[in-house]
Amino acid sequence: MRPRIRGGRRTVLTALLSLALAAPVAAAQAQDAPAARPAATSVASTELPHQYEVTGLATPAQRTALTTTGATIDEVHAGKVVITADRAQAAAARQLGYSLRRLPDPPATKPAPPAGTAVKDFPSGYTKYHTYDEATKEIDALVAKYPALLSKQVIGTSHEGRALLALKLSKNVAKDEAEPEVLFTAHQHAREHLTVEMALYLLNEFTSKYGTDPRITKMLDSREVWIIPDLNPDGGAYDIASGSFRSWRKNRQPNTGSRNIGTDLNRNWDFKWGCCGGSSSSTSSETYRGASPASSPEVQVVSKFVHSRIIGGKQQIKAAIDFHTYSELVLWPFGFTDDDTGPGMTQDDHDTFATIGKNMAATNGYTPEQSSDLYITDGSIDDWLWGDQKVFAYTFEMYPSSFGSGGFYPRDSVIPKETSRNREAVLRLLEVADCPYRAIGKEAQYCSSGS
Ligand code: LU0
Ligand code: CA
Ligand code: ZN
Repeated sequence: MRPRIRGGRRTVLTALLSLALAAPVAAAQAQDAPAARPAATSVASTELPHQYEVTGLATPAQRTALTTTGATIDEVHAGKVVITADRAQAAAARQLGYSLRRLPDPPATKPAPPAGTAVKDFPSGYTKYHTYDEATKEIDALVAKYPALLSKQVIGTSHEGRALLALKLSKNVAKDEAEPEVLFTAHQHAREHLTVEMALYLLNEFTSKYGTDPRITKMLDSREVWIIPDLNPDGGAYDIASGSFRSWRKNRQPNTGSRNIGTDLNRNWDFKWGCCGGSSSSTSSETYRGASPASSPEVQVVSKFVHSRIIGGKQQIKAAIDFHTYSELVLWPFGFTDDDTGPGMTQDDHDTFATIGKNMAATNGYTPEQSSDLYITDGSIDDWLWGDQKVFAYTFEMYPSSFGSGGFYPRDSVIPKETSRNREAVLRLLEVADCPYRAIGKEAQYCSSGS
C-alpha cells in the first residue's frame, strides 16, 4: 500500500483571514422543520467547529490516530492535513503534539434569523444549491415529465420525518426487468451539499438525453439505475438553518444520555461496524458510529432498500457510487483494513476495483486510491456494499481539491462544471456494470453464466 496524497494545493488565504478571526458565528436557535409536517426541534449547538491545517504527520496510521480526537480529516497532503474540529477536538490534536493553524470559516452568512425561526434557503452565492424541498419539487417535475423513464419511491423517512427517495431510471421503468442495476447515493454528510446537485444532474441528464444521446439511451435500455439523492436531509437542512453554514456532518438523531446530536452515517453500516479504530463510540465525535450497526433510520432505510434488490437470491445491484466532498478522489474498499486483499477481497476483486477506479479517475482528473490509504474507516457504505452485498462500490470525493477553492462550501457557480465533470465516469461504470470483471479481461471466468 502506497501513501497517497489527498488534494494537492497549498492554500494561502490571507485575504479571508481577518474574516476568519473575527467570525465567531453565533449559533442561532433554530427550529428546523420540513414542509407540511410537524416541526422537529433541533437543539442549537453552542459552538461551531472550524477547519485547521495540521502539520507534522504523513502516514495513514498517523492520520487514523488523529481521528481519535473526534475531528474529521478533510484533506490529506504530504506531511499535513486539514481537519474539522471543535475546540476540544483541536485541543486534543495539540495534545498529540501537532501544531494547528486555524483556517477561515465558510464565507457565506446571512443575518441571524430571529430566535426560533429557521432559514429555509441557502445564502447568497449559494442559492442555486437545492434545499430538500426544492430538490423534491424538481424531482417530482421530472417524474411527471418522463413517466415512462423515471419513477419515484419513498423508501422510508429520516429521523425528523423527511421522505427518503429512491428514483429509478430505465426503459419500461414500471417493470422490474432482468437488467444489471447500478446505485448512486448522495449526501450522507450534511455539509456536502454539492453531492445532491450531482444526483440532480444525473436525473436531469439521463431523462433529457434519453432517445438522443446513444450512450445514455443504450444504458437506460439495458440497465436499471437507482438514485438516492439525499441520505441525510435533516443534517442538510440543519446545516443551512441558522443563516451561516454550520459545518454539520452527522444526521440529527439524538443520543440517549447525551446532549450531543447525531450519528456519522458513513460509520453506521453493518459490516465490520466499529471493528478497527475507524470510527468512535463517543457521541461527541464527528465520526460517532451510532449505538449499534444501522442504528440510524437513514442507514436502516437504505440497507433495507438494497436488500430488497436481492431477487432470486441474487443482488441485482452490481456497481455503485456514493458521492461525497471534497478532495477530488475516487476511492474503493476496503476502508477497515490497510490490506489490499484478504478475506472478502480476492486479488481479482481488488484488480477489478483498481482498474475501473483508475479508468474513471482518468476521465475526471480525480486521484484513485484505496479508501484506507487516507485513514482507516469502519462501518462505511462501500465496505458494507462490497463486504456484505458484493457490489462494486466506489466513493467519489468531489470538488474542490482543497480548502482554498471553497472546501465543503464552493459557490454555486461551480455546480454545472463540477457535476458534469463526472458524467463520463458514471457512464463508464454503467457500461461495465453487466460484468465488472471484464475490466481485467476475466469476463469468461466470472460472467459466462449470465451473472
Ligand atoms: O467518510 C469519510 O470520512 C469520507 C472518506 C471515506 C469514504 C474514506 N470523507 S468525508 O467525510 O470527508 N466525505
Ligand atoms: Ca428496464
Ligand atoms: Zn462525506
